Amino acid sequence: MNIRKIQAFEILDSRGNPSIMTEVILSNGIKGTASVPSGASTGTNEAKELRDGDERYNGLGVHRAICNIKKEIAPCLKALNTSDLFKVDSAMIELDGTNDKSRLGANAMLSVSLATARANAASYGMPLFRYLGGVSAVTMPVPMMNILNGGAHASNNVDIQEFMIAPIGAESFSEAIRMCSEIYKALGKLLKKRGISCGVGDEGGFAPSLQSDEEALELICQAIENAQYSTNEVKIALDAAASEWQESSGNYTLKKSRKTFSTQELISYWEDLCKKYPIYSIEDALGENDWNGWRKLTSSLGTRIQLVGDDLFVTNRKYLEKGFEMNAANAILIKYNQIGTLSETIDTIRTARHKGYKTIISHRSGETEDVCIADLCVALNAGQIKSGAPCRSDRTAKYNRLLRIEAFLGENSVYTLS
Ligand code: 2PG
Ligand code: MG
Repeated sequence: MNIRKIQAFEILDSRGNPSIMTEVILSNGIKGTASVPSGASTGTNEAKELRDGDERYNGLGVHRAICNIKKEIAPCLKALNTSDLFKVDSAMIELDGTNDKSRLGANAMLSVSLATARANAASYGMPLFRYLGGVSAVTMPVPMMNILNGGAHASNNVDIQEFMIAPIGAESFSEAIRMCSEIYKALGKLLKKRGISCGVGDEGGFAPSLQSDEEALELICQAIENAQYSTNEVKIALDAAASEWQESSGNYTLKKSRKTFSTQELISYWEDLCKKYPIYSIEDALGENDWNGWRKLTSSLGTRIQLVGDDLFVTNRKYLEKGFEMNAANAILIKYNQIGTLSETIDTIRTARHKGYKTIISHRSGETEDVCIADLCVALNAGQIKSGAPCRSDRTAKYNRLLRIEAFLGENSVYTLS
């Protein structure tokens, strides 16, 4: 099969900013469609989205990226056999010619990469997860649901960006979803009872203003209990997004509470929180350039706590390999628009798993209704997924897709924090 035509459209993401939806039509007439997400707390080393920078949409339009798809990418890919996705992606990477995909735009390239994979899967009459992962794709992920939003994702006074719950003790993915939804509702009730706002942030979690970030942890523990669950079966995961706090001096200033920490003080803060609360995972506990800090943090907490590199690794094999060398982190967050093609994403996931690093497939704070991450997660037996709260269709679409995959797999599905 090769590509007959590629169409691309400017659509809106969940924040009302422009994004790209691409449709790849193969020579057999089969189509694949995909749209791409966009982050707010982005890592410096991420592949670059191409935005128009003109007066439309405050400069965020994607007409130039779409033009690149039509005028450059489509003609370049026309002669290629699409069944080899690595070749399709390599051809785009070569055509782009930059290290960060800034010429054609990572948004343009990723949308073509995903839509091609979808078209291939449809040609074989297979669901995407089966096409990408074969018969060994059976692991349903543990959801890390972001039920309380702070940092750059909410206009409240909470500094930690994400407070997530992970039902590691659930029997199945569908049970995990139910538990998360019940706890989310219990949290809403608790906030209401205390007269605190129940408005939500970018990822659908509540975005209350609180006395301190620690109060958020207390409220979540209380909500777990109120929903009749124990903190043995439901753990807490945090995303500090600490690159947002890092200053040129190397210190960290939490933007909202205006507290300043040295690297060592911030490590002690995490150690302390992990002693007091049922935290099993912390993402971006330190900034993206603080490699020595990450090494110290990992030697202190790495045997007990999942330490996830997001801005640190940006889904890029090069930075992940630096992590292996330096013993920095023990898990990687996977966001395909950080690297810009599906094949490079798959390569990074495989590299991480080979070295025993845990993998968490993630949405972005600006999402669309696209659900490719759900399929990717099962395809690669990644083990965990972050897709926000059980609230807002851009977030629940991924969980709903996973519920259907679980039903499709039936007795063959596996649910465990491996
Ligand atoms: C993160 C993500 C997703 P953003 O930091 O992990 O939750 O946020 O897409 O804004 O980078
Ligand atoms: Mg993050």
